[in-house]
Amino acid sequence: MWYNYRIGGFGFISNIYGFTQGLKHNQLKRIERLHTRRVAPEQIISPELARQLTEISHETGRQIGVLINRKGQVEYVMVGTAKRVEMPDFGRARVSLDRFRGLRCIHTRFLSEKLTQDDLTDLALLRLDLMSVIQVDAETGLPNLVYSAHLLPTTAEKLEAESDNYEFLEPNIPSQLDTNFLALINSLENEMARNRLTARSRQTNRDRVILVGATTKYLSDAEESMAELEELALSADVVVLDKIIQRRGKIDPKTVLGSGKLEELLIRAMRLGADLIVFDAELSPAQVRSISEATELKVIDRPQLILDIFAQRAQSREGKLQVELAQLKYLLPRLAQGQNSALSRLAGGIGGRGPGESKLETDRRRARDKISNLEKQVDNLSRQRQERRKSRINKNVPIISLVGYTNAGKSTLLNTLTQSKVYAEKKMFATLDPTSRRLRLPIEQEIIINDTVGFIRDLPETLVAAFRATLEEISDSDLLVHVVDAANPQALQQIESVDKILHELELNNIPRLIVLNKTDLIDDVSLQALERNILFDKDLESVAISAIHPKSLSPLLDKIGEIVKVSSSKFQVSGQSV
Ligand SMILES: Nc1nc2c(ncn2[C@@H]2O[C@H](COP(=O)(O)OP(=O)(O)OP(=O)(O)O)[C@@H](O)[C@H]2O)c(=O)[nH]1
Ligand SMILES: [Mg+2]
Repeated sequence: MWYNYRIGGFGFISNIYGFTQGLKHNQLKRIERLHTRRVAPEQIISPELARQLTEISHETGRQIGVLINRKGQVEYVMVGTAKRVEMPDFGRARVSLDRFRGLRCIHTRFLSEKLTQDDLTDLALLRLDLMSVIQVDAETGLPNLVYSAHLLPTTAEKLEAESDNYEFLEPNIPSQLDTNFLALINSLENEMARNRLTARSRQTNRDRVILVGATTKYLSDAEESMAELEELALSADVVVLDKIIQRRGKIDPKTVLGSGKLEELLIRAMRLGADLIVFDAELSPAQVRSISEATELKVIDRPQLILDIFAQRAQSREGKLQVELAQLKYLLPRLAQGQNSALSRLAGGIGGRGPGESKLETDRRRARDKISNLEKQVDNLSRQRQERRKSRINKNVPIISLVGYTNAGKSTLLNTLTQSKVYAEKKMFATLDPTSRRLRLPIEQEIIINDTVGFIRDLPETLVAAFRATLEEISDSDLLVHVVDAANPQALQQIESVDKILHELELNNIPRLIVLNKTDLIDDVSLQALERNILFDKDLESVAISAIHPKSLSPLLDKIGEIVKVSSSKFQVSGQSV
């Protein structure tokens, strides 16, 4: 029923969009001629054009609309029904993040309805300059009041205080509309550009992201998960503009969020000038595609965010190989979809730190070749690693590995214990490459102490697989010191996640010692409660420390000494350095 009416003759051909069926030839001609009208660029609409629109509407009983460009020319003419006028499809024509579309919509409406939700949605989704509605006087067919609205650019800081996405202009009759449209739209675009610039100039070219979560369970769980996602995002060095959580009965299989929420997300993204959406979930390739098509934004999920952080941190050759391997494995099923546009958005990752556009253009077969090639290299390095390990084991020095959730304080503990300067920071996955240090215990026993990559809940499988070689290092340990951030409200869940990964890596048979770190940040009551919980859940004793205070570490050293001594039948205490 909806089709484009094409009219020829008079030396020009152009389109009328919408519901033209049943209109008389003469009416069509008059509608068609609206294309030749011009208004002054400063005017929202001229009284003449307003009158022509309302008169034809009155006569045909249909809403008539025009899209006017910044020069004041009519670019599109639409015919609707009595109730609604549809906007033309702009296809995938993208608009720069600092601009509106350069077209304002003015359409007629019967009765005394003002701007409807549909109007505002069109305004936002199509990124129009302005949406105006002219009321048709039911008696005379002359224009009545004109109602207009535009989007309001905003910043992350101001978002909380402002409740509205739109600004409404004072309604007026066409001859009395005194808004200087050109000045208005210029100032809005300048504001948008300024917002982006100020947020960007603090740190050059950081991605501006909105974090999104959807849950069918408790909101509080989703919020905690979101807090972790935010930490991950900050560790990935992006600017977090906003967080959106939707709780619904069922996750939409196609777009995760419901359509209303998706629309809200799109409007938010536009107003804030976001470049990237990060989902607190693992998305299927099809979901990534649907969401990025609906929002016209780059979309990544939690595993990809983690992969991105790893890619940023990888320093050693082995680390880099492992991350690249993990990224390719993650992308392979997505390559299978053969969706190049979605893929390049997906694969770009943060700041385009994916495996690179050119690699993505390689088809699946080449990706597989690359994967098996990388696997070989990683295996080689792993063999060399094993050789080195053997020579160390031969020296009969006990090995202790620090394991634990990311950011628990493993590297800090290693540094304090061995007066080293391993990179430790309030960022997740600060450590990627394992480090070993020697340490002499008070009981005159020398040990080797390993710092390892941190764990996280739902660690992407491809990463676990890729880092298997590095993590195998842990398997020679005589003791795993499980470092826990006792000040994190999620401490118990984090212990659980770490245990789960240790289990998956078949490292659960090695003796473990739980160390509650960062006790300087919590009170005694909370600490005791945590200790009791661990004793109850895990049947394990724990040692409380604060890795930044060397003095708090002696109970830990004593405990390690005891454990090492008990199993010392295994070692011949050599006393010589490794
Ligand atoms: N207040 C306090 N902060 C600590 C303590 N131990 C570590 N931190 C801080 O916690 C943050 C993370 O420490 P790291 O040592 O990098 O943690 P990690 O376990 O090595 O983390 P990843 O390498 O990312 O897995 C840093 O900002 C440390 O300064 C502590 O006992 N008390
Ligand atoms: Mg570390």
